[in-house]
Amino acid sequence: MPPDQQTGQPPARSVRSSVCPHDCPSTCALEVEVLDGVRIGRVGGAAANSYTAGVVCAKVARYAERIHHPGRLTRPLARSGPKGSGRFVPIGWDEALDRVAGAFTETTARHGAEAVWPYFFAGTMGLLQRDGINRLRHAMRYSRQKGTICSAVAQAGWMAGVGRFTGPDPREMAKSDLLVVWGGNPVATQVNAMAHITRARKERGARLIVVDPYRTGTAAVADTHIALRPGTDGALACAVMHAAFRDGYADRAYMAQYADEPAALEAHLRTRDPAWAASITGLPEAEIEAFARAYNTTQRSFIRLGYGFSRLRNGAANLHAVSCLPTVTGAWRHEGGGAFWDNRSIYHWDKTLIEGLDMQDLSVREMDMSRLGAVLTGDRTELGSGPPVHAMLIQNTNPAVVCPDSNRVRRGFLRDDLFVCVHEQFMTETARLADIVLPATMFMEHDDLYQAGGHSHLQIGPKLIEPPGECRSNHAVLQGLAKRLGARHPGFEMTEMEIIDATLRASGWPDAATVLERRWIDAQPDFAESHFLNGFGHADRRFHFAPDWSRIGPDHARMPRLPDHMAAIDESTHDRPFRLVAAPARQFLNTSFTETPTSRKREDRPTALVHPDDAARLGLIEGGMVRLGNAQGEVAVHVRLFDGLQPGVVIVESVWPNADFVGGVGINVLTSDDPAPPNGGAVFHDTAVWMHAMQAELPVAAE
Ligand SMILES: Nc1nc2c(c(=O)[nH]1)N[C@H]1C(S)=C(S)[C@@H](COP(=O)(O)OP(=O)(O)OC[C@H]3O[C@@H](n4cnc5c(=O)[nH]c(N)nc54)[C@H](O)[C@@H]3O)O[C@H]1N2
Ligand SMILES: Nc1nc2c(c(=O)[nH]1)N[C@H]1C(S)=C(S)[C@@H](COP(=O)(O)OP(=O)(O)OC[C@H]3O[C@@H](n4cnc5c(=O)[nH]c(N)nc54)[C@H](O)[C@@H]3O)O[C@H]1N2
Ligand code: SF4
Ligand SMILES: [Mo]
Repeated sequence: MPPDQQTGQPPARSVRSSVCPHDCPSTCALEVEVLDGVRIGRVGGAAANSYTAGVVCAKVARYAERIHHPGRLTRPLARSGPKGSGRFVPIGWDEALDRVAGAFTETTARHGAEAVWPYFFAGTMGLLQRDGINRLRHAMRYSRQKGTICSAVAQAGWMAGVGRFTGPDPREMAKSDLLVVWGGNPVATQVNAMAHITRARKERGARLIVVDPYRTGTAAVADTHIALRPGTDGALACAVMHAAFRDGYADRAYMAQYADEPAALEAHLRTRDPAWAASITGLPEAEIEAFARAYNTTQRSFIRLGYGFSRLRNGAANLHAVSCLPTVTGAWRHEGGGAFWDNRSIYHWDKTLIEGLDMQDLSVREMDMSRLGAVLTGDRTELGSGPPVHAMLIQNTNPAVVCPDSNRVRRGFLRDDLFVCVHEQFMTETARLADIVLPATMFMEHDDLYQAGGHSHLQIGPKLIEPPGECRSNHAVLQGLAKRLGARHPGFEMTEMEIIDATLRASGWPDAATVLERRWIDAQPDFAESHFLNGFGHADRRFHFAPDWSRIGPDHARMPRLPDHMAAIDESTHDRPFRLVAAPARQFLNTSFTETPTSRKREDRPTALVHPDDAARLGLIEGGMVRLGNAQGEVAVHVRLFDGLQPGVVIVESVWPNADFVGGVGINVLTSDDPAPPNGGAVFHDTAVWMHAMQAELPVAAE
């Protein structure tokens, strides 16, 4: 809306377009009620956007609670007590940036540029504010970051078979006869998918089947919930394909044209029958047969792959196995058929300006972000022959809570010879461990450019209101540091909107003004391309049942040649008989929203969902407390009795701040930083633990 002609002020109460920046495949097109130049009111989904379709999740609908939160950081801070004490004093921006630049310069002089490690993730998914930190990294030859914490495993599994990150239009879910939500919980993690699924159920009588170790919100509303043991999806997928070949539903003509080794697959699957899969998955054989029949006899079957079943050591193999299903039945050919994971390849970005890719040198050391604890405590497999890390700038992530092996992460952050600057919206547990804390803007307070993983729209979220206090955007902080460090690149000289505009043009899209006017651009390729009728992404244009895993990652020798159960998980043992899944909580988004009162109230407290049979054996009662542990540490949580999972499986929804646990030790103390084969990735849902009842009054042993 244009400014008022006389005053130059934005008009009071207007509804403006924006984009949800959170790390969620829905990337909702938003309509924000702007009350004046500094405050917002209601936030809703854009009805005119064909994917958002007027829906947003509850936590973003009440975004005023987050953006106008009294706990927001508004001034730069310098540590005034011991590390981790949480004692800080306010300082000016110039002094803060001088101190950060000074620490980076001194570190470089003493230990070399690779001793500085800029560290970031997807607290905002805006391409500029998220990835701009790489421009500073490359200009200064600071250590590179392997971005594994979220999608590396799924990415490897999808790439292996399909060969590119595209797929059937997710809006086609509304035209499907069978929806299989596999290892995802869209009711909690991307609510818009449910709107399209619900349409198919209402208009076509479509069935919804959910494959998940526990009865999630999505499983609870499904026609069928298949509650397998975590890490056994490869076995289930093999049995479904076995039945397709056995019962005459394998589309041999389709495979002859579009797949690499159908005959080898058929022979290999002969021994992978439902009885075999039953013994691995813990599911009754009849349930596997019924699922196979439903899937194999439906042409318009749409598998929506989540990230959950890939957060395991065998996750890439399992995701690949599931992606083989529509190739065996030929479901890819049909409208409303096929499988979908992520659409990231359809945007063909040129990110040279945003990330300074023209300065990137691949010989500079790269370290795995999921192994932060190992890096900071001197693990040579990550450090290689380079120096220890002595200085960090952290943007858009809260690793003290979200990284695996969090006791080790904390030990690393407490090192006296490590300087840390955290740029944040709130005083997170990572910020508390910093030397300098800088206050960050939120998405309505800066400009950014967005793509969507779970649909096909690119959008711009413009600045709508002024930030509180002295908050600055990531771009502004990088500009300030670049100036002090002598980092040169055109990107440091441009405004946010200039970079957005230039990036759009360089990538073959309309300019920023046009995108703003049209609100979004739909980048979904046409039907033939989306459904791989012109071939899959590999050079031979075929789907690969027998992937060349050596092209996907260095740890490829362990990968199965053809889809299989890959026995590589943290299997339960006599000493650690339970399998822990730390799945996302509905009212939080990673650790974002753990600061808003409504989300906290609705989530209540860190809780273990325990099967009543296990509870009876261990003497656990509803509302009582249980300790969960392994060699890395232990945590204490309250118990809820829950029969929507197999005995031997336990769920702790996440990611609660560590401070919310009795004893201050959070769930990721138990999760491992073992990199998943073949190309790394964190294994948040792959943890064998012991459980013991505890007295509520006894404090858990903190480190
Ligand atoms: N146990 C367990 N652990 C997990 C997971 C799990 O399922 N279970 N999931 C994992 C996954 S998939 C992920 S992606 C990670 C994510 O973990 P994080 O990266 O920590 O996730 P977020 O909460 O999305 O964002 C982190 C921070 O970014 C800040 N932020 C947002 N926008 C901006 C900005 O514009 N500028 C700056 N400077 N800061 C900003 C927010 O205030 C927030 O504190 O967690 C992982 N950890
Ligand atoms: N409300 C909310 N929304 C979020 C997030 C959040 O924390 N809260 N996080 C955001 C982020 S960063 C991401 S990456 C996405 C992730 O969202 P999803 O794609 O939904 O992935 P996950 O949440 O990790 O796990 C989804 C489901 O996988 C199940 N699962 C675990 N192990 C297995 C297994 O071995 N097999 C099968 N079949 N299922 C398994 C879990 O029980 C869980 O219900 O959500 C985003 N949206
Ligand atoms: S569903 Fe996801 S993208 Fe949509 S408003 Fe909620 S967090 Fe944002
Ligand atoms: Mo994620």
